[in-house]
Amino acid sequence: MKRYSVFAVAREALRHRLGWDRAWADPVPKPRYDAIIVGAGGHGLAAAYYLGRNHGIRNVAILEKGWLGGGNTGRNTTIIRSNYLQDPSAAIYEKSRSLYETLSQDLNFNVMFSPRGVMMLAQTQHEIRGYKRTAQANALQGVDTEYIGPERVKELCPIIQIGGPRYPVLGALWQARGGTARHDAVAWGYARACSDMGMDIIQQCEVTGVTQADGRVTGVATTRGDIACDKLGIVVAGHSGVLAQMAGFRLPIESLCLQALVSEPIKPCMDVVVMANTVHGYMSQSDKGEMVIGGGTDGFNNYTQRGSFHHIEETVRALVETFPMISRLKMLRQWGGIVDMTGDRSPIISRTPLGGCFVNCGWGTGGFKAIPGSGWAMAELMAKGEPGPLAAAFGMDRFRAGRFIDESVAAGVAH
Ligand code: FAD
Ligand code: PYC
Repeated sequence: MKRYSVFAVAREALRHRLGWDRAWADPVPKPRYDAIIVGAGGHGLAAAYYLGRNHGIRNVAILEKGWLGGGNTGRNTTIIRSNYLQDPSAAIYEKSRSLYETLSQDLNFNVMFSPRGVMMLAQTQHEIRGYKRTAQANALQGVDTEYIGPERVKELCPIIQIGGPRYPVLGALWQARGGTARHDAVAWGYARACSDMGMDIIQQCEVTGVTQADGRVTGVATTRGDIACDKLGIVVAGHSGVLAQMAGFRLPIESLCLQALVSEPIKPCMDVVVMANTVHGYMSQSDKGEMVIGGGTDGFNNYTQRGSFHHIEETVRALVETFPMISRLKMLRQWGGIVDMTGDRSPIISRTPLGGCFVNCGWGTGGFKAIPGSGWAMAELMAKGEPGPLAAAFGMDRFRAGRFIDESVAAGVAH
């Protein structure tokens, strides 16, 4: 793979850009791999990348039924933060956030990580108590957050109306090193690095069955033929229940649509990310100038990856009191993605009842921020057959044992 650099850009500019390689290859599937990962979203691609980089396992295929990054990875609103409450969550989300800081250099691909700061507004007494508690937990966990008052909120985000009639802004949980990254660049960067290590990313290849013998996985059936493997990683977000059924077990996952929308582009007016969880809305400004807006999940389970008018109405109504300026914006487009919700709003990174088959899912409304850390933990699990310290608490057995990792508040999105 040719390195991307300022010198490469200058060289190619002088020779009509004829020297660029394809960013990743388009191979035909081989009959057998050491490991197959189903799902070329951020989590599947990151798991493959760290399998190769950290564990030297490179005879790997990543199978994708559509196009890489076309699931939730390319549909999310790109918020990155690690201000969770429970220790196992803080560990994996903070690992992830810190990997984001050097991801562009690690992958030699600009993922446009922008640590512009994330605030979660406290608009009720209950939220003040909750966020002060989180700030204290984060201090013990080594995660840098602070509870700030309304004047500091206004200073950081001048377009906010502090004294709203229904829900005045009373303070916020502020994480200065949180921010955003370019979502599809994260998928593209990992894909390019995986392809460079000799891994096969096979798009338009839907897994339709999981084959097994003597309690162990032997391969998968796909729309492009059967492929054998020693190890299988299922990393398909909202379709995890469907794949688990193929493999012969059940997951405690519900699939729901989460929607978002963007406005017409406007001049820079907001250089932080704001989440307002009492009213169920959040907003940031993209580099293009669009206001990126989202709200809660649809109120019913479904697999429909599209937006709906009631969502625009509800979300804009929720946010307009705190951000009166959005009443004058035209909304440009909206979309939806199918998120995979667990009961405790924490992910599953786990062995399964089928030998050699591992699952990574349940990131729900908040997995973009977790892509590097989750990939790191999943690769360790697949390589060693045992979870490492980052994944240990996230086994699926916790639902049987009642060992929940409750993050329903930190998830920050209404369900
Ligand atoms: P995906 O990116 O969905 O990848 C799974 C892939 O599996 C898909 O490409 C799919 O096509 C493929 N697949 C499914 N079935 C099969 C099959 N049978 N065979 C082959 N391939 C298959 N998180 C944050 O941290 N911050 C945010 O601001 C944020 N905002 C969000 C806003 C919206 C509107 C949505 C929808 C989500 C948001 N999220 C956010 C959540 C985040 O997007 C997801 O948790 C994360 O992207 C999940 O990544 P993934 O790789 O697990 O899944
Ligand atoms: O997890 O921070 C998050 C988030 C924001 C919007 C959707 N998810």
